Amino acid sequence: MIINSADFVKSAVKPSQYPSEDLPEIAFTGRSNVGKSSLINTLVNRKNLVKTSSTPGRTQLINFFIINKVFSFVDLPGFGYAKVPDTIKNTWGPMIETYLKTRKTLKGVVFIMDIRRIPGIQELNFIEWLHYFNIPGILILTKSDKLSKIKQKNQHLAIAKALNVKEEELILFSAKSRMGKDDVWDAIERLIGH
Ligand SMILES: Nc1nc2c(ncn2[C@@H]2O[C@H](COP(=O)(O)OP(=O)(O)OP(=O)(O)O)[C@@H](O)[C@H]2O)c(=O)[nH]1
Ligand SMILES: [Mg+2]
Repeated sequence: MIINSADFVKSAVKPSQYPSEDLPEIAFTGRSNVGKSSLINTLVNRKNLVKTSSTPGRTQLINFFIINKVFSFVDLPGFGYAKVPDTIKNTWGPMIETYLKTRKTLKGVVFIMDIRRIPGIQELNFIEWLHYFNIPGILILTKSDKLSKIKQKNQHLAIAKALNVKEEELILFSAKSRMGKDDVWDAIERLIGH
């Protein structure tokens, strides 16, 4: 994918604040601090289109971006960070759920997991939930650069087993080395029909 433009559109917490539904859209989600913003920046070749943080759980809004003026990317807030106050934790579920259920132009969700961590019940629930609502998912194992090739392979197998998916359904990625970038784009292009 050749990126000619990548522009921030707006932040929102509720549907009345979302931009109009006229472009195919891909949303990105995963645990706080997993590397969602870094993945988006890597895909669009920008250092800082999406703010990355060393303070986990900072991005608490739904952020909309337009890429090449023809499709849109949505950075959803991360879930499951222990230090986030309960008031924010309790708004995460409904805010994301409302977005995923109501957004007519949503073509798929890129679900980002840390390759070093075996996913648990929250991840399983989220994937099951995407199936239930018929939303295609692209499953990513990020921060692959933090493991040796052998450990990457072991984690790849173990995570596929934990999620009950085929190994080929998991894309190994790194924002640092850009490993897997083309595979992620291929998967996104299939969903947006480009
Ligand atoms: N080594 C390595 N570090 C990464 C990678 N991706 C992200 N990071 C680092 O992980 C931290 C969090 O990255 P973000 O992209 O801000 O994560 P996020 O999921 O958007 O975080 P929140 O929006 O706060 O939930 C930053 O310090 C990044 O530099 C990666 O592939 N490899
Ligand atoms: Mg972020």
